[in-house]
Amino acid sequence: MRLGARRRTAAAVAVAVIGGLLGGAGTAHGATAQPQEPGSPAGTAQDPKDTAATPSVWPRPQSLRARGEAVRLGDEVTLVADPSADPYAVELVEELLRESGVRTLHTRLPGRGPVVHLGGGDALSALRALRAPERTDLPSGGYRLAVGRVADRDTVALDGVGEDGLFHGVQTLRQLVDGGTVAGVVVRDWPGTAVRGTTEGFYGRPWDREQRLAQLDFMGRTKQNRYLYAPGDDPFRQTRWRDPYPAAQRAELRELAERARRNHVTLAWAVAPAQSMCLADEADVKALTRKVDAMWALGFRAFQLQFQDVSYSEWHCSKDADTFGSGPRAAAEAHARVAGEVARHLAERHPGAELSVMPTEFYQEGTTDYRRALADRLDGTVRVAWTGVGVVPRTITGRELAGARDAFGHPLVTMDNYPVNDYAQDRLFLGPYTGREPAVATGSAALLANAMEQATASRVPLFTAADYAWNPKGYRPEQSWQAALDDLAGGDAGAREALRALAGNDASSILDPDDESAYLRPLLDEFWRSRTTADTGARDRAAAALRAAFTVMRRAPERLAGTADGRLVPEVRPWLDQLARYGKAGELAVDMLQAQGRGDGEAAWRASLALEPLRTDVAASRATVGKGVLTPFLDRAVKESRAWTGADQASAGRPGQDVVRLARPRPLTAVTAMTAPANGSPRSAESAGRLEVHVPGEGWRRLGPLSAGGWTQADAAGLRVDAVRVTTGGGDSPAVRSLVPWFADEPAAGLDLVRETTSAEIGGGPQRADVRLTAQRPGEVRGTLTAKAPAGIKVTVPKQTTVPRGVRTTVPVEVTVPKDTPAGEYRVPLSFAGQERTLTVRAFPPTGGGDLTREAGATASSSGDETTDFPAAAAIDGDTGTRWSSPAGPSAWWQVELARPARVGQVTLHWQDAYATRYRIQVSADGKVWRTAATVTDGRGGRESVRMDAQGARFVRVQGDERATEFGYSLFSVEAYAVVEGGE
Ligand SMILES: [Ca+2]
Repeated sequence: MRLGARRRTAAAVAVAVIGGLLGGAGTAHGATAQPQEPGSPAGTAQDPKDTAATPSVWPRPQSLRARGEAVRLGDEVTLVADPSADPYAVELVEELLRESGVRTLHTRLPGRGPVVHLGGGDALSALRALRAPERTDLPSGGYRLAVGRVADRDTVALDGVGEDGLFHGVQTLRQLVDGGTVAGVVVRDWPGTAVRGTTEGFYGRPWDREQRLAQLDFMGRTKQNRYLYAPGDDPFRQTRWRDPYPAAQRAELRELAERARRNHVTLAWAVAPAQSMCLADEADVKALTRKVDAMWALGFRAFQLQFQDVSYSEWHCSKDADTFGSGPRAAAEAHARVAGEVARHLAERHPGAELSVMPTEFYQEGTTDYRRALADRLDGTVRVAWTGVGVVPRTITGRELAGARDAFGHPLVTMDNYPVNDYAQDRLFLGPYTGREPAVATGSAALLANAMEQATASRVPLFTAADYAWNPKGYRPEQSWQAALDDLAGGDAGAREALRALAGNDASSILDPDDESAYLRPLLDEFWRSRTTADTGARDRAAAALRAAFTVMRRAPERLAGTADGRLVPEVRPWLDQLARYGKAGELAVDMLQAQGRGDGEAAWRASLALEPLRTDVAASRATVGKGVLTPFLDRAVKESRAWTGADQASAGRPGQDVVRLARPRPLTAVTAMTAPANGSPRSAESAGRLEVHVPGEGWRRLGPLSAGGWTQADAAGLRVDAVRVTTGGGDSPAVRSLVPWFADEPAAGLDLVRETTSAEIGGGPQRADVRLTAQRPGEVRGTLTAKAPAGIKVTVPKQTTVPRGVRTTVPVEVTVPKDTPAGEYRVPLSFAGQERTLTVRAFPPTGGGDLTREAGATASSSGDETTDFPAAAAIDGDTGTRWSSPAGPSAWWQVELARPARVGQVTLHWQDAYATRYRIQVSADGKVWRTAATVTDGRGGRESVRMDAQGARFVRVQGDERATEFGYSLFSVEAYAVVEGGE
């Protein structure tokens, strides 16, 4: 039963995950409109750019200004708490003061030292004196805090609204104290979402007592006020919902409630009874309200009825079938009726208790029979839970929220399925909370983030979700994420660095699939880039920086040992171990390539041998880390290493092959042999064996001894041979990994063009058209790249080119078309070391003037728009955020009718992710007869400029031929520019 339920849920999540991906692709990533929230209190959001000048406070306050003087606390402080002040808040301040070095605490005026006012009339007067903004309509949970001098005395004043305001203010005060000094600031702050918090709702091992208590403390620190208890594997809220929790568990839940009170967190309990309940049966409803009463007695103050796993064709008693019938409307009626009974019971027995329903159709879009029936019949006080459109949606928009609110007709509890990972158990989701428009928070009655089984690790994403929920408009995911790492690292710099590596390599998710290893990628890119240049200093610096990052990964397990009182490491062990393996492997990969760079084949081979078992272990782990980044890096390193050693050559021997026979005698420059040391230890020189070549008509000739370390390269001095081999020297037969003959009758380097054609403006600046060279010798190759430019084309190449061994080197070629050159196509042969390739240069007349599509009267249209949100006109609206999008399919087109006919010389496209790999620019005088002005066969998305010379073009069309993705085409903008007449 339990397994069955889990399987069903996992399947539902899998289906919807796909739905989430599809849904996400239709929305611009990260594009979050920021509509003015209705009825928001007056006040300006803290400018994120200001944070350097003022202390960092998280969640980010709505308004925090540096003002007045900081207050030094000293030995004695007078703490004046209003009698009505929240005792937990007062206790926290006392603790904070003691930790800041205060030895004597006076509790009555005048006392001595600086004075701290907590609530009451004294705090209000002090706030006024410190010119704090008025309280006006600050909502419940809000607070004001000011620091400075009042009547010549150092003063800290804090006043809160509602039961939680003062406590929230103290959480801010805690972050303003540094080294015994309170920063001089004025804060006016309030929660942007009334109810915000965390769901423990995953399938898997429920959190234990310690994890839950620590989580509640964390929630208090991050100003979250709701904890929904809904473990997927707790039978007492599912199949055994009728039964009371066993005594030991009751004691734990009571303890939980006490800790929740201290942290101003409301405990909520979710029950999913429908799999074993007769919904129309009074006795069963009574059993349910009895259980609710029992949970109330334990300290739970909010409740959720969950119907997400319900079938519309199955009841659990015949009475339900008789009473409700069947189908979605019948299910909705049954759910509404049970919810109504529980709501009435709560209103009578526990006024103020909150009830929500998780409906069966919790993630779909729009109105359905079920949703309509539920909306009609559900008690007006009951809230309805949803997860956004899709179970794990990439984005949630204000429009989607409004749609769900309309469909359900009740206030919404947004139950966001991030960072929960029970549907992808090889992953940790440690990236920031992203892709939710501010209106989702402000428009929800409650916003709850569903945590992972890894409670402590969950704090990284949950910290950011709490920040978003508190101040949705001020939310900056990256800054919040950095602060989350600081919070979890607890001030330990080594732990912080390790945590950044762990979270940075586990940051991608459905919310942000491209976010993996973001901190590492610039280092990787620079490492690879620097290898293709002649600048060895830059190469060494890039290698050192990347290696240091790998060292942090390798050492992460030891550095995180004490994090969160030692709770983090046991939770994330498989991922941490995998991170450490990648770190060690990464160090070796860098060492290997660096050794090759300085010509030390032996050291490189040692690193290569050490890398092998690590790559095997990495592949065998069930933990996914650095997805799409770390394994590809190692693969590329090995590939490049093999290019350097020659092991990737077609003529090289495979592992285990100790003779390589050639099809015909050929001259050799050298032979490289790679062997594994016996039993992991280098063999002695005598037993290591020899490297030999077979000379036709003469027999085997010795080239030299094999090196003990396993790396041997012997000069063959142009000798013509028909075989090479490794022989034993009397000891164990050496395990041959690769045997590489290097030929003297091949070109010294391979030559490729990066792109075969290049467009250049007549009379314009130089265009880059790079070539790639690959050495085909066991050493660097020097030579001259030559270009035979035809008349009218100017080509500049470097005087001398050095191609390092094993590295594909990019050589810049600059093409310039002087002013008097006629338009047309020109061929430029390029050659290096006997190899030749032809570059085609297309010379186009210069363009200029304004963008023709932006002239008044220009109108856009298309073969079809994906939805009304992505109209054709969005590509010429001058707004970089809007775009046109076609329905899925390869042959869609977009066009603009210009205000007047023009000689179009250039069309610039700005593609969204859904771009075309092949497309044509067509033009027409009348919108009926079209001709192709340019054809693109290697589209790469992003910003693409296409040159042409199209006379009399009134219409310009982008005709798609082949898509880069499974979706349609999408363009942020299309610009068109006219040929400058007389300019060529
Ligand atoms: Ca646009």
